[in-house]
Amino acid sequence: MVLGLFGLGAAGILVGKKVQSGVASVLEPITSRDPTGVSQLIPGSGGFRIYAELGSPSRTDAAYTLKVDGLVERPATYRLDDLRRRLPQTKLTKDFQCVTGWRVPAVKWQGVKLSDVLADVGVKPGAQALRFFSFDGGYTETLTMDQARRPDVIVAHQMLGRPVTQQHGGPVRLYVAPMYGYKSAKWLERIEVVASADPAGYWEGLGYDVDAWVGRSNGRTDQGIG
Ligand SMILES: Nc1nc2c(c(=O)[nH]1)N[C@H]1C(S)=C(S)[C@@H](COP(=O)(O)O)O[C@H]1N2
Ligand SMILES: [Mo]
Repeated sequence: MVLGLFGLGAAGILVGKKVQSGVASVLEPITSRDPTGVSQLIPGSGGFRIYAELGSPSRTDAAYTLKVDGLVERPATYRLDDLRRRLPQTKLTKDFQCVTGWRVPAVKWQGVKLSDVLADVGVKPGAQALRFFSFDGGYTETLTMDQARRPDVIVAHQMLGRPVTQQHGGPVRLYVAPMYGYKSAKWLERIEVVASADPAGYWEGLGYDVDAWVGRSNGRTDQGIG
């Protein structure tokens, strides 16, 4: 079976069986998922496989907004220009690693640290987590407040040294450098600051770890996969 053809579901099972039987049993129900459209290797995607579990929506730069609300002092709706210019810019060069094993080394990213976004809106006492929503209409992710404040977690408007393309989740996606790719929600349209991140995100509902640290989650104990 070729990893790339079947994407996260089938590959997750291969990995799970190989690494740890406990994980395999958690991942088992994923076999029943329809594997079509999960992943395709496309030219020009810089070695990435394109995932669009719940559709691949488009939004023009002019129409794009990112709403930040919930337990914040100053709820905000950012336009792309705010994210590109008004808020402080952060550049990172870091790997992107999918839990199924593929990795793209030394990807150039640019955007706004999530911690800078949180400073801009002001986090209210009692806020413990963040929930991320995609304009594909259904993909969600979560981070704890401590994870969100790491310097290597950004709201990215550039990836591979250019504006994030539509297929990669542009104009704006999340990039959570220390965690597997499923945390890096594409087509980001809303961040809700919440007291608790329960229920967790889309893949977590299918058995994947909420804390998706590369090399030490989902049954992995290694660093050198892919
Ligand atoms: N909205 C949305 N975001 C998503 C996904 C998805 O299917 N939909 N897949 C995730 C997974 S499993 C991975 S590995 C990366 C893949 O990013 P890419 O499609 O730019 O390669 O996006 C993540 N973010
Ligand atoms: Mo992934």
